[in-house]
Amino acid sequence: TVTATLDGRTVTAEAQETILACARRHGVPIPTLCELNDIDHAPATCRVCMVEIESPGRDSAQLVASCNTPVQEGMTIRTRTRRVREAQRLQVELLLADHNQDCATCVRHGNCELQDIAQYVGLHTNRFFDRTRTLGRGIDTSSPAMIRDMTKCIRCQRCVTICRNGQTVDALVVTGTGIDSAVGLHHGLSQKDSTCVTCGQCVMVCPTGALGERDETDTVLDFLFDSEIVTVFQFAPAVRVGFGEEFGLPPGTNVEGRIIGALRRLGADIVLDTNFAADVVVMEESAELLGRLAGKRRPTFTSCCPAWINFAERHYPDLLPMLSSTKSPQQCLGKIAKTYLPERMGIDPARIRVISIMPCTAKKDERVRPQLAENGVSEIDVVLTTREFARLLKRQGIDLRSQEPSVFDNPYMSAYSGAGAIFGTTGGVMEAAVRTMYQIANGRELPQIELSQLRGFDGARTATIEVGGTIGTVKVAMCHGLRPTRDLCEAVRAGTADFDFIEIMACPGGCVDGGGNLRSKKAYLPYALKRRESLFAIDRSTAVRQSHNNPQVQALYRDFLERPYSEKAHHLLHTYYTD
Ligand code: HC0
Ligand code: SF4
Repeated sequence: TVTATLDGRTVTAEAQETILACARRHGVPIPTLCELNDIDHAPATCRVCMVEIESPGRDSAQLVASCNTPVQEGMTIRTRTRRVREAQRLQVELLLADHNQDCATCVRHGNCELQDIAQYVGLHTNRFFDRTRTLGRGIDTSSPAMIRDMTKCIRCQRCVTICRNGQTVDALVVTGTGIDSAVGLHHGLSQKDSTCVTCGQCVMVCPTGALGERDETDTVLDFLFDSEIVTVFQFAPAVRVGFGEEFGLPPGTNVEGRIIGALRRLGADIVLDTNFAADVVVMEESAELLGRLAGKRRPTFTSCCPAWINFAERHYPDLLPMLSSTKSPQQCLGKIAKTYLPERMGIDPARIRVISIMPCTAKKDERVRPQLAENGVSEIDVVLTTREFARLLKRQGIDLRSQEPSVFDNPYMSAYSGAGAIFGTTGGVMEAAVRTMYQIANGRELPQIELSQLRGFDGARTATIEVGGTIGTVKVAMCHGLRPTRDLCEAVRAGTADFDFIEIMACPGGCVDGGGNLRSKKAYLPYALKRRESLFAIDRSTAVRQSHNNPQVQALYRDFLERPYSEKAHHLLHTYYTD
């Protein structure tokens, strides 16, 4: 360790500890913009974290970037002198010189790290702004999921780092030089044509409005205020435990009832639960898996995560035959809501529009897959990320904190089991499927419902499960985040992986930390575990904890689909993938 003086205080620092890290440990704030400790990113490009130091043996004080300068023995560090404050302010002013200044219309308005920093350094005028400087950098609107507005890029390169090191997709690259530099896709491709899988992790770390989802709140308002249209809303398993934070509620608060209440206040005609469809997916996927195991086809990959599907299609097309053909819960719900539901409720299916609320950007991409439309009718009509849903409520003057909770009342498609509820966290799909496979194999319920051996949080986990009965032993793996996923795909490709069933979630944490959730400034995914605990608590509190015991799922099969993997179920609820 070394000893130094920090704002007049004697402190100790670890060897090679940066001034920034040491200051943080001692509760001394230093503004930063490009740095993001959670993803091990400190490129020192923004130069906002300036401090003044005096080192033994040097006469004059120097200004240095604190994020990449180690503390040295005997160093004097000052973080708040006038010289420091002026240097920081000038840096931010220079960053704003070629930054699109339409803040009032920005997707990040009121929630922008650059705005926060401008306030922190006390910047009240902007002498150097020149709109023409941003024009050449362009806006990429090619992706159905996200918009890349390089007129707002501050070149922090967090997106490049998360895409390359975190997700191993490596779609992004720094383009241009000097004032023209920005971030683009490799080979000058558009987002849509690139190797990007729309996982949205780059959006989660972007400090400004340069990266964001495609905002579709207006489409939803059009639907809501069209009396000819019957609006059917669904929200994903993870949304209910991540959405409250948008309105300042503690992380992980279960706001299911308040979301239902808010949707009714918006004017939703029918409120359904994606959890119901997750139960249906368990029925289909279990039947499919058992058939594949009987035919000695292994492994089978889950197919409910659309960024994982994109990843498989674009990066491992040879593995596509191993993907389950079962559509995702989002898509199954849409399909059932446009076939079974109108039949039951006596509604003209042509009047129905299904609106999904998802913690995910890739679900927007999934919605427009050509193979998920029949005779020109999409299963899902619009997908809102959790962030957009918050925006929609705010646009309509609804505050979730004061919203009275309500309950699901649709008798056909809103009941769910605990198994459906845990889909939103890594390992949840696997656990849900095992509960049902056990019952199929043995004709009785799994004695211990919670499978703790599946509940770890490492990026890749494996387990051997004694399902017994007609199935015997099942070897499973679960990955979350695309780095461990890539490693597993390589092993499967090389023939060295020995698994029957593999669950993949492209976002670290699974959907509870999906790329459509609120962006937590200065931290990467800080709430996953709290949200996950709430999902497990929901599971414990449900009357029915296995998908096959969900009475509405039983009715769906009895009255409409006949049985899991029937011809009708296959036609409606299964799909294919293309490279
Ligand atoms: Fe998920 Fe899903 S669990 S992908 O993470 O399977 O987005 O929450 O809605 O479809 O159910 C997201 C979450 C879903 C789907 C479900 C699956
Ligand atoms: Fe990379 Fe995901 Fe962002 Fe696409 S969405 S650029 S894959 S981090």
